[in-house]
Amino acid sequence: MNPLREVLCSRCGNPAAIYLRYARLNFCKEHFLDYILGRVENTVRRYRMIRSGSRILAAISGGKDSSTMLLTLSKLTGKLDFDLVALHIDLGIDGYSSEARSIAEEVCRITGVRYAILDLEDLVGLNIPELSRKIRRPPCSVCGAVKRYLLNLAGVEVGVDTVALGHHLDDLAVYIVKNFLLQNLEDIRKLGPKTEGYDGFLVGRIRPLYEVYERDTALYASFVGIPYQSMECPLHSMGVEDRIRTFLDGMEEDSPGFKIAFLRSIARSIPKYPQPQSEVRRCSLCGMPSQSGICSFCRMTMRALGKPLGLELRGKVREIVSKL
Ligand code: Q46
Ligand code: ZN
Ligand code: ZN
Repeated sequence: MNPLREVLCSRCGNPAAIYLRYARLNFCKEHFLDYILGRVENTVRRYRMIRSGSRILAAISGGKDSSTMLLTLSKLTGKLDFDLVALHIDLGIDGYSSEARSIAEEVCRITGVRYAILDLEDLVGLNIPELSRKIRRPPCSVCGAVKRYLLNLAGVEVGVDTVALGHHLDDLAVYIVKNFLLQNLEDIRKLGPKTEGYDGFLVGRIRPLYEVYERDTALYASFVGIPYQSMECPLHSMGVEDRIRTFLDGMEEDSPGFKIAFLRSIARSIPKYPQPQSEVRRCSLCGMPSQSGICSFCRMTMRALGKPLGLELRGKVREIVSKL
């Protein structure tokens, strides 16, 4: 091929802006946006993520992934017949959370999606670093537990069928491999494209970006021109995940599309992975899901503040999300 020949969009023949190795396609900006929207729609349909007439609560962090998820889902509401609302959780992380919050709000305004904000310091009186210090647990483990709890609580109080998470395929592949290496096979079930809700106190979860690469979420957001937070959370620490990511990136480099094939085969084999031994139980203090008698949020707040806050929070969260 003549190296000076211009590379053209595989759909319209105009100059291409991007080459997708995994799809072996060149796209101009417009057709790249169409292609990614189509991938999200196909993913939602393939895994039957959204029921016609249902209501979805999208978790929005201010980062490129959840912003791309919100943008694409907001374009599909009419076609797939669902209602979309959004939630942002302000974690109170210095030099990070205030920017994340204002970007999340702006993206919701741009897309016209109704949203609510849960501010951890307002709700609990502590931010993530303070909570982590008080209970002597690593920030990311506290943060993950708090986000899961608040998102589920908000979903229950809004009365949605499902919450939508902005996890893309690169992150999901890493978490799946990590859980496999540690033989946490039950946890692999939770990383599929969709998990079911339970009995009105555990909301189902969907991952519309299950088959979308991280690089594509960043390109999508910047081609559309929406803002997203590029700064990494200052509490992020290098861990085994980064090593697994490097390994998987090498596999993808050698065989483009490897990660998509991997996640599709995981989605097919999920029913073969072991189910949790016990039923999902309700926390005896707040009524939210719990592995044991008391949920991790009630235990954390009891340790940090001397009293469990789950039940008290339900009323506050109900009031905040009632506008959705
Ligand atoms: S926000 Fe929270 Fe992440 Fe920051 S404290 Fe860790 S988990 S790194 S996605
Ligand atoms: Zn084109
Ligand atoms: Zn509880």
